[in-house]
Amino acid sequence: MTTIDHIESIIIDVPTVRGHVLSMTTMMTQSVVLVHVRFSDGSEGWGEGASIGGLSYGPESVESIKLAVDSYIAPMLLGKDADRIAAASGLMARAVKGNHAARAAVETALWDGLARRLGTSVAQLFGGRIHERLPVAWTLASGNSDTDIAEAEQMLSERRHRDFKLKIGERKVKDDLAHVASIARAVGDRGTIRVDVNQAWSLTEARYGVKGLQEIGCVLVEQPVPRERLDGLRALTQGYEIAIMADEVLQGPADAMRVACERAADVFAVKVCQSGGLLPAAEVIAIARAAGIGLYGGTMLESGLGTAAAVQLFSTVPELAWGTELFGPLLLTEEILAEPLDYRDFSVAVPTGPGIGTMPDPDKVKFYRRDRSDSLRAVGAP
Ligand code: MUC
Ligand code: MG
Repeated sequence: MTTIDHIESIIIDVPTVRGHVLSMTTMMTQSVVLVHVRFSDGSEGWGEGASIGGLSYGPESVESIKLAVDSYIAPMLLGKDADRIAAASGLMARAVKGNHAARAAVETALWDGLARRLGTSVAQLFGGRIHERLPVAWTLASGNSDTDIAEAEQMLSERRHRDFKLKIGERKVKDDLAHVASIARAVGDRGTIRVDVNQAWSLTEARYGVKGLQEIGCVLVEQPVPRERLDGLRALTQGYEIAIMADEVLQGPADAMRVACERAADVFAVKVCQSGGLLPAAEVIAIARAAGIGLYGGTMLESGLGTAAAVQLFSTVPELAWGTELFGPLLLTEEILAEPLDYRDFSVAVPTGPGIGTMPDPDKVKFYRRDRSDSLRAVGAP
């Protein structure tokens, strides 16, 4: 039997290419937790847990992810059968409530390790890839309409992205509508415009906002109202033609079932970290498919590692009607992978190597790790 021998968690902080302005915070750095697992036969696996803007997006931060992994998950899993991931996942779910990103980071590392031992990809373990490449949207969130338009032009001319998600909800609704309208006008029919409100609107604001967005030609509104207001999400889904997407409300399969039963969303943003791992994310996907809800490959702005894991899973989904937003590594000033993911032609390639198909670059991890030595701090690292 191959056993789980050692679990290490590493917080890394990587600057973003520009300020990323969301309704609840402005990010200048993305922090994530890399999890490295060593197994008794000498094999290894990597996973990643991430959140956004400290504790402003959701209930987990990188500090809480690391604490949950080091103090609760690792001691429980050491010595357990490395090949029995469903069992390990069940143990985690029983002993650690919530903490989905922490559980996802460890679970992903177990899938990566198992696939490597079998000489195959993680996608193969989830049924095999259907797609060779996945479409990738980009988030315009500089906080300024002109800067966003220039950025969209650059993405279009480089053929990097043509679907744009605008982060709104920080300004007054009417100012946001003017902002979205100016970008939609500039992009025209060369791309699509979607918005993410990150729960910032009351139902009254959302009615006004969603109606305005629909008139502007925006095609989708993500999580306009707080996650607790399922009734509001449902009212918007049923009251307007524009697609309403569930994000923060989806903390795993049970929420997915609730939203599906209530017909409270047209689309699910499926996130590996938010779901609690690749297996529960696959269950969220199954519920959406059974309920006729559209699918979108969401991101927690993971670095290349977590992004590669998500790419593996989403490559096995027959139809991603709304594509993906797996652009996390492109928001960072530096790719932490030894071999960067291949982004071009408005899409990302599904890595075909063993496991999640890629590995972190040890020197980059050393450089960006929060607990790195002072000598590296002295050379100007953030
Ligand atoms: C979210 O709320 O969807 C995804 C893209 C982005 O810019 O932020 C994330 C989080
Ligand atoms: Mg969102």
